[in-house]
Amino acid sequence: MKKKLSILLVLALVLFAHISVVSAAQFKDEYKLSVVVGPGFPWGAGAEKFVELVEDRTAGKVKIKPYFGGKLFAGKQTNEFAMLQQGQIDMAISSTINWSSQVKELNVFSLPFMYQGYDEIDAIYNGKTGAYILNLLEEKGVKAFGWGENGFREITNSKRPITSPDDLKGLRVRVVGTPIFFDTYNALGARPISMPWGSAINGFKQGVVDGQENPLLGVEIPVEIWNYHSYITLWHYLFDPLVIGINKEVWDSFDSKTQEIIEKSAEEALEYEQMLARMGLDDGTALNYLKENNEEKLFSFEDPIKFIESKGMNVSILSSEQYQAFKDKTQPVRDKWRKIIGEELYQILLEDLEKK
Ligand code: X2X
Repeated sequence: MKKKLSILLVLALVLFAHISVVSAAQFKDEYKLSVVVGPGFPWGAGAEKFVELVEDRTAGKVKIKPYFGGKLFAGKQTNEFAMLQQGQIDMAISSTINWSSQVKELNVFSLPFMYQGYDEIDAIYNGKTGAYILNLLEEKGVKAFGWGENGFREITNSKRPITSPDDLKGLRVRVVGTPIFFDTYNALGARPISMPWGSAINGFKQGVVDGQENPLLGVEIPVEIWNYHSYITLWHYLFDPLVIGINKEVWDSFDSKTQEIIEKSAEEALEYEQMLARMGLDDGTALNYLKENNEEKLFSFEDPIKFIESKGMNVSILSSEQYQAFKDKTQPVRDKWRKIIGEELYQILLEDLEKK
């Protein structure tokens, strides 16, 4: 009897120890969230919103720490996805451009002169293309949620207005070190220069490059690009979406209730971020959303284009003939990259675009 009791006691102790280990191991002390930019950008504000929502809704059990300014990948933004896959980074809110060296299908958004308006972008997000991309990321070991955005990327420079490919001749343009950007700028006769975001502002300051390309609300207004460049062309030459990605092992370590909370929080944070990145650039939806939700803290624009003009920028908007000249010059780039992203995805994309 005594022996039985002590065996039971030992069993109970083992079980108890096991349960406490499991529950202690269920959450890490801190989940590392990688962010390329800082909190003063829509992208960074989206990161903060995600952190806040998850912490609130899990009563502080899931603590996410944002590492702004690319701290986790020591300046090399094209390494972020590999680190996320391997678990050196738990989570990231990132631009698909930074991951496209590893996931070639993500170049679908960087096909030059392919998309012109938010109706097309929304058709992609809500259509088969968006689902295809999110599934693919999961297959590669990163559970992903869409869609926030950095925005349409627009070129700025310190030399002259750009309204034709000739204006780009010989211009040194800073780009993220991703191959499709080299192909595009080479096709346009410019000189693309790869520079990580962490050293880009210094590069603009010192005139190491003549120009750069980034979204207006996503990056150019937050960094006050007019301090370096006086000319901007709103050519919408490619699109830059943001996703929240979570290392698959980390994701699988959460119970289903926590997963539900994280998914909902990611989607809400990305929606908020998307509205910040479109404020004053869409049909008014974004500004209304932010006003209704009392979320105009970061900045508030009725008209961001008027705003940059008031800062002394010379703004070029292309006529359809001018746009077509850029589109024609970059036809070989689209032909080449259509093959790289794969015909299956390309056809899905065309179907989505037809539905806009
Ligand atoms: O490096 C850039 O240009 C940025 C901040 O837009 C990205 O991370 C893609």
